[in-house]
Amino acid sequence: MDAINHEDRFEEKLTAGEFIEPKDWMPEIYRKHLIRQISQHAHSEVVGMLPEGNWITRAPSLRAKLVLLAKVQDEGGHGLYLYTAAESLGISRDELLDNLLTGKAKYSSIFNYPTLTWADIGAIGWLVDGAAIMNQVMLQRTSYGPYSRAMIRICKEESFHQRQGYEIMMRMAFGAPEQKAMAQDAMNRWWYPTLMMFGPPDRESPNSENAIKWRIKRETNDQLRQRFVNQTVRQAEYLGLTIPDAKLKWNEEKQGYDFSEPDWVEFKSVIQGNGPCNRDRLAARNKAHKEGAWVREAAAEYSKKTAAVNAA
Ligand code: FAQ
Repeated sequence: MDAINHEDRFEEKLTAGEFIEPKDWMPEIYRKHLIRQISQHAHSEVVGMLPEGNWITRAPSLRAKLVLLAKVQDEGGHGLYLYTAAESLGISRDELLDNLLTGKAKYSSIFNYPTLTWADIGAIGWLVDGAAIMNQVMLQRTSYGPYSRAMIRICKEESFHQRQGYEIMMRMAFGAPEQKAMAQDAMNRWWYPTLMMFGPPDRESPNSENAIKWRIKRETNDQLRQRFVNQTVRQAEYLGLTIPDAKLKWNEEKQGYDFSEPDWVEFKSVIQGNGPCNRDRLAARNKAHKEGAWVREAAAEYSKKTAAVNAA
């Protein structure tokens, strides 16, 4: 089959809603786009363990500690499924990790903000996981098979995470006045960074056109951001918390809320490495990678020995 036919078959599969699988022919630019997005997603899961990991030793009860431990562990697992999906496109795990550790690869801007109080753990679960799910539900139907299958499992776990966060927010918002004030303070600090998670506005999103054309993304950054706001307003009302946006208003015509855009200058600065915690996050990942060298060596040795025993 010549290249033209390969391309036709690729397009036919996309149109028919079939998955593209690792052994299928795919345009180089599609492969590169996927490696970029899936690896950034994997890095986000792994770096995302840090802000919450910060509170494991200070969780306010044994139950809260167990739940948070399980959640953070899940995020590590999500990173592994996603690295494996990226590897199926022909890039090695070492190269992927090197890109993260040297600061070459991006990860979600949201994880460059600090977790100052226990209410921040609630806000991350409720808002950050809520935004992550909003984006990831569409990715369950993404066109690349291994990415789609990873997302199905991840989404199931993320919905538990979102409920964990909302439960913390309920405890705080319906608790003592000091707890409610902490919940409101967390909401004030996490609202706009959460809106940034969906990416730049469509008018400034260079990757969206191809992503939509190739059915990698099914909806645009702005569509998902709008849906997230519509859903979250009612949840905030139930908690008695105020969304820090004086312009937030129901718009009957569009059947959605009008809302203020986040500060896109701040967003650009954070993704260029200048957010409040970028340097700490990369230093923590580099330290963990260095200190984990003996585990990787032992695992490689064990797998070599097991393979030799199985071959004998
Ligand atoms: N942060 O042209 P677009 C989680 C970059 S969920 C940093 O619109 P695209 C779970 C973008 O990469 C969080 N960079 O790009 C969890 C591009 O740069 P490049 C992760 C961002 O790809 C919860 C440039 O800006 N979720 O971790 C961000 O079409 C709690 C132009 O942007 C995913 O990764 C950002 N927020 O749309 C874990 C979902 N936004 O590469 C622990 C999969 C944009 O050209 C605790 N990814 N950029 O140099 C996606 O859906 C997409 O990649 C978007 C961006 C929507 C993130």
